Amino acid sequence: MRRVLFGLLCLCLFISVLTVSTVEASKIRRYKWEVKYEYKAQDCFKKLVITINGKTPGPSILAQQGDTVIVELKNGLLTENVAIHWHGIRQIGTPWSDGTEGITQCPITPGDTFMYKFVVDRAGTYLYHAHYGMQREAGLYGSIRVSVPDGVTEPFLYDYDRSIILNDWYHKTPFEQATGLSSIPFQWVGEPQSLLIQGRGRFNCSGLTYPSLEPGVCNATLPECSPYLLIVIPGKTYRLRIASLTSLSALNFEIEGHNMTVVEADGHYVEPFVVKNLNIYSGETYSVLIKADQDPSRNYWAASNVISRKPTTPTGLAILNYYPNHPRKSPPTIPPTGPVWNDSDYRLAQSNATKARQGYVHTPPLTSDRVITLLNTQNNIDGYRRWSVNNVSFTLPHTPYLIALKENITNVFDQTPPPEAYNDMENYDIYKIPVNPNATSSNGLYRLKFNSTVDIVLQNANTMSANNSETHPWHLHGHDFWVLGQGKGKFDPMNDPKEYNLVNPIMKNTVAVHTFGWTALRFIADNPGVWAFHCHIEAHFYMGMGIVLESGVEKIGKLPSSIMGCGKTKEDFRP
Ligand SMILES: *[C@@H]1O[C@H](CO)[C@@H](O)[C@H](O)[C@H]1NC(C)=O
Ligand SMILES: *[C@@H]1O[C@H](CO)[C@@H](O)[C@H](O)[C@H]1NC(C)=O
Ligand SMILES: *[C@@H]1O[C@H](CO)[C@@H](O)[C@H](O)[C@H]1NC(C)=O
Ligand SMILES: *[C@@H]1O[C@H](CO)[C@@H](O)[C@H](O)[C@H]1NC(C)=O
Ligand SMILES: *[C@@H]1O[C@H](CO)[C@@H](O)[C@H](O)[C@H]1NC(C)=O
Ligand SMILES: *[C@@H]1O[C@H](CO)[C@@H](O)[C@H](O)[C@H]1NC(C)=O
Ligand SMILES: *[C@@H]1O[C@H](CO)[C@@H](O)[C@H](O)[C@H]1NC(C)=O
Ligand SMILES: *[C@@H]1O[C@H](CO)[C@@H](O)[C@H](O)[C@H]1NC(C)=O
Ligand SMILES: *[C@@H]1O[C@H](CO)[C@@H](O)[C@H](O)[C@H]1NC(C)=O
Ligand SMILES: *[C@@H]1O[C@H](CO)[C@@H](O)[C@H](O)[C@H]1NC(C)=O
Ligand SMILES: [Cu+2]
Repeated sequence: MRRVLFGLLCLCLFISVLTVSTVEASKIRRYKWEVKYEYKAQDCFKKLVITINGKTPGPSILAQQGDTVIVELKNGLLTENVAIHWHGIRQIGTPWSDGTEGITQCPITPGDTFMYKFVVDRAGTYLYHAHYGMQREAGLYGSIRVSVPDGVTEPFLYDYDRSIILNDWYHKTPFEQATGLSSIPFQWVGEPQSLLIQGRGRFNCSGLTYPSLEPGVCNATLPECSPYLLIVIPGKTYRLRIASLTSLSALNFEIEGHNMTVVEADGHYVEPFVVKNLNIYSGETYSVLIKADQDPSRNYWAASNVISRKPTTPTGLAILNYYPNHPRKSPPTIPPTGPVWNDSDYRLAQSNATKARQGYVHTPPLTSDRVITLLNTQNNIDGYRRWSVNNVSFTLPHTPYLIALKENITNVFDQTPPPEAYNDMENYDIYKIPVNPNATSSNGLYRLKFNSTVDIVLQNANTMSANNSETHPWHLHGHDFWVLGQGKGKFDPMNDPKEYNLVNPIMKNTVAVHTFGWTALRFIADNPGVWAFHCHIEAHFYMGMGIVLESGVEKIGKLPSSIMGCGKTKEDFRP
C-alpha cells in the first residue's frame, strides 16, 4: 500500500517537475541515480568500486542558488546498505535529507529507492559522498556546483569553470579496512596506494607480486587510468574548484609554473591571496583562479602530494594541456614533489591567511553562550584501538537520533550528555603519550539551546606513539562556522580568545586542526535538526572521532516515513 502511494506521489512530483521545468527551467534539478559495484581500474589496478550510473566520481550536480535538487537514489549494491551526504548543504528545513546513516536516517537497503530532496540555498562549491560505514572510499562521491542567482555577479572574473576532486585510493575494500580497524590485534589501514585527481591515478604495476600479477589485474596502458587532462586555451583564466575527499591524506596541490589565487572556500568568498601550493584537507573545497599565461608550446604537471604524514604514496599527477598541444605530450620536467611534509608552520600560516572577502563578511556574534572544548586522543577500549574526544569514543546508535527524538522512542541512545571539556585541562600534557589511554564509548549527544551561539575549541595532542600528533579535518553538518583562531600548542582559555578574529573570519564547514595545535570556531545553532560533527578521515570517524549535536528538534515538522525502518523505528512507527 505504501509503495503504491509512494509511486503515485512520485508520479505527481514528476508531472509537476515537467510542468515547472517548462515554465521556469532553473527551479528543480532532478537526478535518477543507481549505485552499483563495478570492477574499475582508477589507478590501473582493477578492483571493486562503487559507481553512480556507471561512473566514479559520480555525476556532477549543477544547480543555481535557490534551486531544489531531487535525487532519486536506487541502491543496486545487492548486499549492502547505502546513504549519501550532501556535504556543505545545510539542509535548512530538510534535516532528514542530510544523508547521515544512524543520525538522520535509516540506511537505504539493497533494492530500495530513496528520494533526497533539498534546496541549494547558497552559491558555491560543494560535494556529495557516501555516509555509511567506510563506503566513501570505494568511490561513491562527486561534486555539487551551485551558481549565483541571475543578475548577481561574482567578485572575480574568469573564462571557464572546472571541478576537480582530489582523493587518495586504497586497493583494499572498505570491509577489509573496517575489519582490521575493529580487530584485536588492531590492523591499521596504512598509507594509500595512489592519489587520484578527478578519479584518475597511476599505480606502478611492475612492483606487484602474485596473485596481483595475473593478466588483467594491473594494466598501465588502460585508457581509464591515463592522467586527467585540464585543457586550457592560452591567455584564458580558469576557475578551478578543487575539493578533497581523501580517506586519510592531507594534500598539497600545485600546477607547475602557475600561481593560484584563492577566491572561495567551502562556499564563501575569500579575501584573495596567491599561493604556489594549496594545502587541502579532506572535506574542504577551494576555488582558485589560474591564468594560462606560460609558454604555450608545452604541457605542465598538476600534482598532488601527501603532507602531514610521512609520504609513501607516489605523487598524483594530471596534465595541464595547453591547446593545441598534443594532450598526451608529457611535460618535459620532473613532476613537483610538493613542500616538506612536516612543515606545520607553513600549513598553519596558510590556514590563517584564509579570511572572508571584503564586502562579503558575515560578522560573528562577539560573545558565545557556551564553550565546548574537545580534546582529540587515541585510546584503547577493552583492548580495541579507538579515537576519542574528551575520553569518549563515539558509536552510532541503531535507531537514528532524529527519528528517536521526534517519535519519542526512548532508550535507544545514551542519555548522559558527553563532557563539555576534558579532565584536568590545566595539567594535561599534550606532548606526551596519555598516561592512561583507556577511554569509554558512548552514543550520547550534545543538546544545544536553539539559536544560541556556541564555541567549539578543538585541541590536538600526542597520539599513542612518541612525539607524534596528527592533523584532523573536522566537518560540521547543518551549519557553517566562523574560524575564530588557530594556534600551536595548548589552547590558553584566558589569553587565546583575546586574539580571536571577530572582524573578518572565514566561514567554513570543514577546518583542519593542526598537529599539536588547536582551532577555535563559533556557530549559531539556528538550524533545527540533529547534526554530526566529526573528523573527516574515514578511519578516524569509524574509530569514534566525532560527536552529535541536537538543536530545535521540536520545531521540525512531520518526518518522512522513507527515513524509517531500522532499529526501534521498525516496530514502533505507525504511519
Ligand atoms: C616501478 O616499479 C619498478 C619495480 O619496482 C621500478 O623499477 C620502477 O622504477 C618503478 N617505476 C616508477 C615510475 O616508479
Ligand atoms: C592492457 O590494456 C590494453 C589497452 O586497453 C590492452 O590492449 C591490453 O590487451 C591489456 N593487457 C592485458 C594483459 O590485459
Ligand atoms: C608567483 O608568485 C610569486 C610570489 O608572488 C612571484 O614571485 C612569481 O613570479 C609568480 N609566478 C608566476 C608564474 O606568476
Ligand atoms: C621532518 O622530517 C624529517 C624526516 O623526514 C626530519 O629530518 C626533520 O627533522 C623533520 N622536521 C621537522 C620540522 O619536524
Ligand atoms: C586499561 O584497560 C585494560 C582493560 O581493557 C586494563 O587491563 C588496563 O589495566 C587498563 N589500563 C590502565 C592504565 O588502567
Ligand atoms: C512526543 O512528545 C512530545 C512532548 O511530550 C509531544 O508533544 C509529541 O506530540 C510527541 N510526539 C509523538 C510523535 O508522539
Ligand atoms: C580518560 O579516562 C582514564 C580512566 O579511564 C583517565 O585515567 C584519563 O585521565 C582520562 N583522560 C582524559 C583526557 O580525560
Ligand atoms: C535568534 O537570535 C537572534 C539574535 O539574538 C534574534 O534576532 C532572532 O530573532 C532569533 N531567532 C529565533 C528564531 O529565535
Ligand atoms: C621526543 O621529543 C623530545 C623533545 O622534543 C625528545 O627529548 C625525545 O627524545 C623524543 N622522543 C622520541 C622517541 O623521539
Ligand atoms: C594569524 O594572522 C593574524 C593577522 O591576520 C596574526 O595577527 C596572527 O598572529 C596569525 N596567527 C598565526 C598563528 O599565524
Ligand atoms: Cu582525524
